[in-house]
Amino acid sequence: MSSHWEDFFASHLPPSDFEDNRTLLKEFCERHNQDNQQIILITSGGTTVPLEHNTVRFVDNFSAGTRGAASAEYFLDHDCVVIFLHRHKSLEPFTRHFTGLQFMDMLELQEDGQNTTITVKPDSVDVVAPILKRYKASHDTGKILYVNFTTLSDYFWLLRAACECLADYGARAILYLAAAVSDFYIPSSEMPTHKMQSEAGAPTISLKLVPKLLAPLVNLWIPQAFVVSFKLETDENLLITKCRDALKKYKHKLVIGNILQTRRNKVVFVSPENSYEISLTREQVLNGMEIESQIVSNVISCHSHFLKTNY
Ligand code: 9Z3
Repeated sequence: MSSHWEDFFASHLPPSDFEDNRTLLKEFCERHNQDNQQIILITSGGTTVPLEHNTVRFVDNFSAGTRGAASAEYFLDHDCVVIFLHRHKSLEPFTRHFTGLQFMDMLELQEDGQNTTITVKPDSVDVVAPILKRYKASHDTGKILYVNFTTLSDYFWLLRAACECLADYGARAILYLAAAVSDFYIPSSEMPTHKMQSEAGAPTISLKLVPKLLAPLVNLWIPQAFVVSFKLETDENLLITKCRDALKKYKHKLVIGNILQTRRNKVVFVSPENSYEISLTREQVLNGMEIESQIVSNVISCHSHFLKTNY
């Protein structure tokens, strides 16, 4: 049985920095709430499900947050304001292009007596400059707010708070729910306080179904917003049916379906009116095009159409 969303909030405490984040969200939303400004809440990365209160072990999932981080950049390119609600240490817009040693290899170090100079190597300037430009354009104008979560329950608390802060935007708010949210969890009351001990033998872990937040989100928290959810499957035969089922059940505006193995170059848009596929050709992939640029353009035009036909 799935627990009810209200029971979930009643039995899980907010994250320790919740009030600080709520204040940041509130201030950010108030600051940008001017005529016709669109605002996008992007959720990104995977949620963890702790196995112990003093958490040593947890259940996690595969998502690195590529879709959310890439999409944030494209929404910013379209001059949108972005709240990036993401898993702590998952990929972030702009910095995602420079991970690990690759970044170090782009730099040159010169030491001359007391002076140390660090420069970008000439052959890396063409790579760094355009990304740095886009980064500066959005950060200098304060167009993006970063908020992070780790556990499923952090995610629940922050998502609800963000929706409450966005409610005044009405139909100008887009929710782009790309985070890979766990379907299963261990209720707080059933979790051991301390690290499970191997001397006690192999534990039997019983997971419960996570309440679906889309229901209160669409019906109560932010009923006028343009809500886009993502549906991940591994069986191609199930994908469209599951997308349609979600639309019927939650009555939101759009479901974007994707298959684990092909998610980087193919997605399907499913709305109450129609469904169509977006895909990249081999050539586009080789040229470095990202499917998120097309997903974002399509979401923006679906949203404009929604505004025109509903208001
Ligand atoms: C997705 O389907 C995303 O596209 C991916 C992106 C997680 C596959 P990556 O981070 O992957 O780029 O590696 N996200 C949503 C999956 C999900 O949990 N949906 C839930 C549901 O369908 C909540 S809306 O019930």
